[in-house]
Amino acid sequence: MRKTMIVALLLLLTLGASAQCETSEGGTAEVKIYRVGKPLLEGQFSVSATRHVRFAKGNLRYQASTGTWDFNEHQYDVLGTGGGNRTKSGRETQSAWIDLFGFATSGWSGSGAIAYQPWDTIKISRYYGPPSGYSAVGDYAYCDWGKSFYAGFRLPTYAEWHYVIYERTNCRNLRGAGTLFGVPGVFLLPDGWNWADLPTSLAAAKAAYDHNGDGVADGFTFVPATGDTGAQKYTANVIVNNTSGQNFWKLLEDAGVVFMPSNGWRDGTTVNYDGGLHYYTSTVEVNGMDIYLMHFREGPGFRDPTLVSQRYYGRSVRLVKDVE
Ligand SMILES: [Ca+2]
Repeated sequence: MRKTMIVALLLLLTLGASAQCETSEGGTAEVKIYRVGKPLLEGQFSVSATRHVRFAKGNLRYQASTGTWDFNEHQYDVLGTGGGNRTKSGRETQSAWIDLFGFATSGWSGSGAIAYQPWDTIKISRYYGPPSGYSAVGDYAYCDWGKSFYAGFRLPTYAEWHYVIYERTNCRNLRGAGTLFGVPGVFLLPDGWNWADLPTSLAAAKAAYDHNGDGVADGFTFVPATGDTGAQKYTANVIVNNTSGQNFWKLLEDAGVVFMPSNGWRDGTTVNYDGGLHYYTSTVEVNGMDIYLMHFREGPGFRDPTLVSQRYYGRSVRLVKDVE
């Protein structure tokens, strides 16, 4: 049954069609895929000594009126307090997109969770995810949005986030807070990145970057967040939205740079923005009702991704895919 479902999903991905999909555990999930351009970014990131992943091109988003899952068009796209994130009633039918999700709200009812729809906002942690504290893996793997809707995509585990931030070769020089086109967040540079050895076109765009738009090139110097607990501001690495910035960012992205935009976090139907990223990190629960997060906050900097927090909070979701 599960194999049949996966084949069906692959067909849907190919055709861009939609269907009601029955799962082997008896749950149902409305499957619609809407995708613009390539779903994956170019950069490869080590998540263990032997495994590499690539990131989805943007944060996950959902439109209830059409039952459509999608990735944001750009890495820097966030809905935050806009879109439908704060809608109090009618969330299950609204056409406004949402991009802050409670834990394991992939729309798969097979886990037996009470709150499993992407529009759920009830502030009771035990209603989210597999009951009895089971992890959202194995028999409950379809709680993972990637597993449910995007063939081959999945959430990173907390150990994988830890590897990217704290363990991969040269990791402390491959991460840094910044602001991209006015959106604060964190830049993650792919494995092996070397500012001193860039492709010719990228090196030229970097040199030509005109930070203040006065027509005179200023260049760009990346300031990594080298300290594990030290403060770094979103003003550390700024790429502005002018012609030189757009050209520079396009080539950075083409070369594999990942940007994780800060999108606040949702508590019920209130969206709080406190400078944190609050990303989901893991499909594994610990400490009862708490979940792992990938976390960066301006000032304190990176926090251990094993940080745990409430399941019911709505957070950004960024999926990855294994490099074959
Ligand atoms: Ca200038």
